[in-house]
Amino acid sequence: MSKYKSSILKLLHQNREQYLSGQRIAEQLSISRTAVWKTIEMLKSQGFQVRSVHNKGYQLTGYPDEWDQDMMQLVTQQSDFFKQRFVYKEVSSTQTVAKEKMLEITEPFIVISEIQTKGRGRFNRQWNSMGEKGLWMTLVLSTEVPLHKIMTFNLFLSLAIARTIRTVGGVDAKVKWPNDIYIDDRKCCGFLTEISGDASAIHHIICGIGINLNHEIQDFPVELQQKATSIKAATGQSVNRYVFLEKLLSELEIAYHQFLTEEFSAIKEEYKYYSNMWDRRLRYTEGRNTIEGQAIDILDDGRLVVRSDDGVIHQFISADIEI
Ligand code: BT5
Repeated sequence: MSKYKSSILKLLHQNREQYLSGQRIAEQLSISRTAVWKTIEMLKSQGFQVRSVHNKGYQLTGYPDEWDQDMMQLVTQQSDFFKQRFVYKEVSSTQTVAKEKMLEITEPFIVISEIQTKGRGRFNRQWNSMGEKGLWMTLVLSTEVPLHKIMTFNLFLSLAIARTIRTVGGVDAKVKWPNDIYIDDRKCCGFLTEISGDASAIHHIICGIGINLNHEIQDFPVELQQKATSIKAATGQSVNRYVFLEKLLSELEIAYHQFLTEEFSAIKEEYKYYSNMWDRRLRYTEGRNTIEGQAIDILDDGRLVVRSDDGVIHQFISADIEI
C-alpha cells in the first residue's frame, strides 16, 4: 500500500465536488507529482474512479464496491467520538463481534461488516445482510444510563437515522415505532438495542443498525420483496455508502448526546411528525396479545398508546406493528 494513499484519498474525498490539480496535491502533501500520479493509478486499480482532466486535475467520482479499509478509517475518524472502529469483510453478526470486544474496550466503538452470515433482528429473527448493498453496523456505547430512560433511546436514534436517509438519500423516510425506518410503507432500516448492566443502571448499549442502501427489490429474498425497500429502490439513485456513513455517524453522535441530556419530550413533536402510524388502523402484537386499532400517542417514557377497535386503551413497550 502506498504511504500516500490515505492523505491523497482524504484530499480527493473532501474536495469531491471539484477538481484538484496534481500540483496542488503535491504541494499540500510536500511530495512529488510523480508520487501523486502513482498513487492515483493505485487508487484506480483498487476500484476508486478518478477522473483526470488536462489543465484541471483530478476528481474522485466513484468508490470501490466493497468497503475499503483506508477510506473507512478516514470516514469514521471525522469525529473522535467512536474511539475504535472495526471493519470486516464477513462476520456472523456485528452484534456478536461487538459483545466480545466490549469486554476489553471502555469507550464508544463501532463494528461494521460487508457481509453478515447470521445477521439477526429482534427475537432472533433473521436479518438479510447482502454484501456491498447496505450498511450493517453495531455501536457500543459505554455509559451509565438509568433504566427508566432506555426506552427512549430508540426514539432518539430513529430520528437520527431517518434524518440521514432524508438528507443523503433525498427521500421521505418515516419512523416506525419503536425501531424501524420506512420509505413508502416498506422497511428500509431496522435496528436492535441490547443492553448490559445491573438492577439499577445500564452500563453498555449495544445497538445494531441495518440499513438497505443500494438494493434492487429483486436482491431481497422473495419473502421480503413486498415489504422491504432500499434508498436506491425507492429513488432510482445509488447512495455513496461512505458519504452516508459519515453523515450517519455525526447524526448518531448528536442524537446520543441529546438522549443523555434531554427528555423524550424535547423531540416528541418531531418524532410524531415523522411517524407513519397515525390516522390508520393497524395490527399491534406484543407477546401473545394482538389487537387492531389506531395509535393515539407516545408517552414521555416512550410507551405507545393505542385505542383498539372496541375502544379500550392499550400501552405497548415494544410491539410489532403490521403496516
Ligand atoms: C430488526 O429486527 O429490524 C433489527 C435488525 C437489526 C439488524 C442489524 S444489522 C447490524 C446488526 N447485526 C445484526 O446481526 N443485527 C443488527 P425486527 O424488528 O425483529 O425485524 C426483523 C424482520 O425484518 C425480519 O423478520 C424480516 O421480516 C424483516 N427483514 C429482514 N431483513 C430485512 C432487510 N434487509 N430489510 C428489510 N426487512 C428485513
